[in-house]
Amino acid sequence: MALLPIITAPDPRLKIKARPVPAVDAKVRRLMDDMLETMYAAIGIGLAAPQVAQASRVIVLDVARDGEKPQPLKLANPEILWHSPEPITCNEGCLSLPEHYAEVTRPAAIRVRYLDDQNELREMDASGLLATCLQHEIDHLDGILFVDHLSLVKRGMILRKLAKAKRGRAPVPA
Ligand code: GNR
Ligand code: NI
Repeated sequence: MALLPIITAPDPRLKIKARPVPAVDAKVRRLMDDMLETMYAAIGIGLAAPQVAQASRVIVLDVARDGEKPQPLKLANPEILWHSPEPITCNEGCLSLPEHYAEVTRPAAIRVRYLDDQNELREMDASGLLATCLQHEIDHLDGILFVDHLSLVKRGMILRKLAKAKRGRAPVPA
């Protein structure tokens, strides 16, 4: 297992559409495990491959609360099959937009089809925080960040601050 560097905005690698994996093989499983380790180390509840510079449709999540049994999830090629008409609003954060949070409204429940870490095609129903986090991660695979759901003014404010924070800082080795 290995810790991977997490890309922060603004960065063009966070804006591209990731490619489906042809199959979940040993290499993809290794990526999933490295991503989970990276996510736990960063105290996140989800991570998408583009955040670690891999343009593949792979996400990992664990929305278990502190002190609960860990519930790691590993998904490749996730597709939202259905979303509920009812919305839910969550105060979202993102490891690629450090120290910024905003209320985002999304469908409250979804059904997702995906390949698991054994390359089996599965479906999952999710609601609450898990539904929010799955949608946040699947957005990353399409180059969408939570700030893209905000008004132009709020998005501009956050991205400007992040760009400013990056300037003058030593570049992170690729
Ligand atoms: O750690 C994270 N917390 C979070 C909180 C509310 C809604 C979504 C998230 S995902 C985020 C980790 C991350 O950036 N995943 O892409
Ligand atoms: Ni994120």
